[in-house]
Amino acid sequence: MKVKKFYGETTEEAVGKVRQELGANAIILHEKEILPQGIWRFFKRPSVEIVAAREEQVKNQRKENRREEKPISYDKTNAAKSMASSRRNDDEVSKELQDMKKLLNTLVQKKSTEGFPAVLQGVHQKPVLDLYKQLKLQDVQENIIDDLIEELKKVTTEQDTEKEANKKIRQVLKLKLEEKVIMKDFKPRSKNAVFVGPTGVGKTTTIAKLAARYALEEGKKVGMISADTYRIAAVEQLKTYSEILNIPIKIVYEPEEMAETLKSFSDRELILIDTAGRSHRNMEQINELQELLDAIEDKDIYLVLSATSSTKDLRAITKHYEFLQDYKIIFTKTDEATTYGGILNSSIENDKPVLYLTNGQSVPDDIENASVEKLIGLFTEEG
Ligand SMILES: Nc1nc2c(ncn2[C@@H]2O[C@H](COP(=O)(O)OP(=O)(O)O)[C@@H](O)[C@H]2O)c(=O)[nH]1
Ligand SMILES: [Mg+2]
Repeated sequence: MKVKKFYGETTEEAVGKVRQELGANAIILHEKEILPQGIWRFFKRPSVEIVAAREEQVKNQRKENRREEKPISYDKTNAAKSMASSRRNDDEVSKELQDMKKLLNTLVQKKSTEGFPAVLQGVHQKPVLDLYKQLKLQDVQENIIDDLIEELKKVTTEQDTEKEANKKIRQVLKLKLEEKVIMKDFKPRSKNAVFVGPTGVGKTTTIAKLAARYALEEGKKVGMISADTYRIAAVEQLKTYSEILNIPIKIVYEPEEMAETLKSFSDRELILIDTAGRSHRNMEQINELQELLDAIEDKDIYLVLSATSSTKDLRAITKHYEFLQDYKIIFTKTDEATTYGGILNSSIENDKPVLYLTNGQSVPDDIENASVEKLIGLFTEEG
């Protein structure tokens, strides 16, 4: 039996095509609405698919079937033959339908990547397209997205199921993040940890969180130094935490006092040093910071950045901190950010790892180690 599929925007249109090709005797076997798939589904109207066959063929088929239904046959071989042939016909039909389905899928895939950026040409997997869209929405830089998509084009195939494709996406993301953003098994080089960054990003709050974590959870001997003497309030803020957490604090007014203060903390296993929130636009302040840093021989530097800053602002900030030979990044306020692209952009562009993420004002709870899972979570969050 020859069966054919017809499509139209409306049932009338599809039926029109059936009549035109199969004549007035055509019989409609099946009709269904096709909802557009993928990226274009919001722009396209649903269409109609009709499976039709020619009337007399169907009649013949019916006659044959009726004959088969007869319980006893004087000609068993004939009946068997006819059953076998009908079964073979069914197989043929289903194979034909399968072929059509495949062809249709290919066409739909092709259609949905047309007019897209060059990097999406040759992407066969919908999950890869979805990832592209998601990263774009998250304001991840184009070159970072392109690298990722190119990599994914290499490892995914047209035959992958959605589940397989998603698994490969996770693997590639994990590898990239571990290579460029996340530092597994970070071990501080020194017991002196200096926190630098723009005003108001959350340096002091983050120091309090970390102090609490190391002192209370890990039982470490922690000390805090405030070198943020621009504002009385800033020193007071850290002093308050010092009292609540029962962690000693010292104030450093001039870089010259730093060495002496560090010496007085020689029994401490971890010293967290708070600096004034310098404006990255003010070179004089940046020079003062350099002086202060020079006074601390041995140190790990943490650049504190807010996830709420735009990529453009983050770039301006990191540019001004370029003079730091080496640093690790802490991203604050992930709870207030609406996009997270800046985290990847800053880290990858400056080739510096992200160590911690903070997600609220609560000391000591709202801080966590940056991890692949956490970042993927941020980037794939709904909404
Ligand atoms: N929502 C939110 N607010 C934060 C976070 N970290 C710090 N803050 C708030 O940001 C403001 C400035 O923090 P502060 O530690 O004084 O910033 P600093 O000037 O860099 O020392 C304060 O109101 C903090 O409570 C965070 O992760 N999420
Ligand atoms: Mg502060």
